[in-house]
Formats: sequence, structure tokens, C-alpha cells
Amino acid sequence: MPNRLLITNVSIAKMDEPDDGYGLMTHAALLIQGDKIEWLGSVSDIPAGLRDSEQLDAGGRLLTPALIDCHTHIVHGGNRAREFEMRLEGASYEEIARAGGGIISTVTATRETDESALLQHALKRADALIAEGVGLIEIKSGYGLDVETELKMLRVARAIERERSVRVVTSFLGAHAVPKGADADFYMDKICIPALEAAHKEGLVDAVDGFCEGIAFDTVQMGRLFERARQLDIPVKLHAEQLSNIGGTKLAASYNALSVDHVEYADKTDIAAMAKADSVAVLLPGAFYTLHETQKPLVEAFRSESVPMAVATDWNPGSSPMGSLLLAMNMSCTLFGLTPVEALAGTTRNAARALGLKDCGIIAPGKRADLAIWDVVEPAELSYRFGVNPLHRRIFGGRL
Ligand code: DI6
Ligand code: FE
Repeated sequence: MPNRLLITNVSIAKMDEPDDGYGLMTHAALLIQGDKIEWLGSVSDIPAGLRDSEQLDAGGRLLTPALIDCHTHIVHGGNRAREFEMRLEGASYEEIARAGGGIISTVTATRETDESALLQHALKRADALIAEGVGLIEIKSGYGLDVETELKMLRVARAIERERSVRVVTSFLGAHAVPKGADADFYMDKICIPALEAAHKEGLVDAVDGFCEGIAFDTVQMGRLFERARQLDIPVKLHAEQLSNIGGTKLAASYNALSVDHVEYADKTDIAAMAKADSVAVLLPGAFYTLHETQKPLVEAFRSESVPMAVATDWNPGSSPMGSLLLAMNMSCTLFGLTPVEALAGTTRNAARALGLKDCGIIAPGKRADLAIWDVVEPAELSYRFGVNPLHRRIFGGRL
């Protein structure tokens, strides 16, 4: 007999209305059967047969889908506190990268860290997200830049799912940076694409990602990787238009990317291409904040083109050493002008969509019972405070 749990005396933000609103139900109840949501409705409509189920009185608290962090780099070795100091002394992110720091310095540290130590570090980061009601984490490779280390990172990412009650989705990010001393074309064709093939063969790749930027790969190089991804039937996404506009968004849209991430420098024609391709815009205010960026994503254009917006931490040791998705929600409102409704949709419904998932991110019968109960009255409170964790408890796969 699968477990059955009836949550009563709860407000539910269903997050199922694509246009606006939380889909809020007050004085509600929700029934879980096994790992799925079976029924929800008003407390006064609880079917008689359900009253003998295991019950949880939520004390009038708010229930939402478990949060989804749809863009992270939480598997990595070392840290880059020294670069933080250098930027405070005036060096830019790009200058540090060109001088061999940046992503490349984390590559060295990640290659030097063995699989079990990498896992221990990553679990601490996963735990911080889980403590804030996160039920699903997307994790990228990209600090290996050789076949062996890219696969090691992805194996560690998958291992997190076995060690904790959280779901993990992986993205192959071999096209994150050009290794020291290498030629970008040679790296792409002789290392990155073969690494993708090897990782795919081991079942380690849910999506293919890349960094399309002046300090990384251009659209022609990225196009070759995306072509291979298409042949292997793997969906793509892209870090694009973060520091400049070099056409990554349009390239990603031409491959019907699940998402285009960062997009501060995306213009209206890029956004129109995303709308046509049904791609999600993943906004990453932690990187914007850390790099003192001033170019904001064109939120009004995403709205008018009906491009769904997701919000994520981009947790990485360089541009976004941020371990709080609730803080990312707050920043998306304060820095980018999202509404609290958009911020919560960005870490639930639209985050699921950015990962190509249909079984989570909203509260409805048949969806996975990955839920969060919050010690708040109004859903806007989740974005309003920062440095405060209002999680009461999390439910994962139907279990408390
Ligand atoms: N953009 C980012 O913000 C991260 N990767 C990327 O392509 C930064 C990764 C890092 O600095 O280590
Ligand atoms: Fe990133």
C-alpha cells in the first residue's frame, strides 16, 4: 500500500496559471498518494473516505511546489576568494579570465580533487539549497575540460541524488572555457565533442550547455556542439549574452533551446527569436550582482513577447558564489523588477520548463508530490525578506 498523506488547514499557491497570479487557494487540503498529488480542494470538500488517511495539519501555512534551482555549478573544487579581492581592487572578470584565472583556476582545482571529496563538498551545497525548500537541482559540468574530469563531475552530480532526497538534472558544459594553451577549434572538435559522446554513452547527460562569449566560444564553435547534440537527441541550453552580444541567443533559439541563460545583453530581436523557439529566459541576478553589471535583462520585452522567465542561483565559485535561491528571488525583484509572482513562477513552473520537465513545478493532480510548506501568510513574503529562511518543512516524493 503506497503512503497516503492528507495535508489540511493550508493555503496552496498552485502556480498553475501561466498568465498571472499564484493560483491561490485558502482553507485548502491536499492528498498525496505514493509520490504523486492525488487530489486538492477546499477543506470543506474533503471526501469522506480520506479522513482516515495520515494527516498533517499545516496550521494555516502556505504550501507551494518545492523550489527548483534550474542553473547551478555546485560540483566544483576550490574557491576563488582571491579573485573577489582582485575585483575589489579594480580588475574585471574578463581581465582575470584572460590572465588564466577565472573558470580555468577552478578547472585546476576540480581536476585535483578526487571524486569522493568533490561529492562531499557538493553535498554541503545541495544541503543548503534543500534547507530552503528546493526539491530539484540542475547541475552542470564544465570545470573539467577533459574527458575524464567532465565525466567525474557528472557522476558526482548524479551521486547527489542517491545521497539526498532531491532530484538532480545534469547539463554537459564541456564548452565552458578554452583550456590553457589550447586552440578553441581543436578543443571543441577533439575534446569537447568526444567528451559529450562519452558522457552520453554513460547516461550522464540530460542537456547540453555552453558559454557563448568573447572569452569562451563563438557561435560557429557552439553550433558544431549543438549539431552533435541534435544528432544524439539531447536538448540544448546556452549561457548567452551575459557580458556582450555575440549572437548566442539566436543560435540557441535556432536549436529550440530549452533555455537561454543570463541574457542581460539580449536585444528585442533575440527575445523575439526566443519566443518563436519557446525557450525560457533564465535570469541569474547573483552573477549580475557579483560582477557589478549594469545592463539589465529586458524584462518588459520578455513579458510582452510571452517568454517565460525562470530565476536561479547560478551557484559557482566565480561569478555567483550564492547558496540561496530565496535570495535570488529577492534579487530578481529588487534588481530586475520582477514581481514576487514572477519570482516564484521563476523557481517553480518556469524552472521546470527550463529543464524540459512536465511532472513538477506546479501543484495539480498527477504531478510529483515535491512540496514546500512555509511559515508565511502571503506568497510575496518568499521574495520580500532576505537572509531569512521561512521553510517549515519540505515534502519530497510524497514523504515528509
Ligand atoms: N557564466 C557564469 O556566470 C559562470 N559560467 C558562465 O559561463 C561563471 C563560472 C565561473 O566564473 O566559474
Ligand atoms: Fe552559469
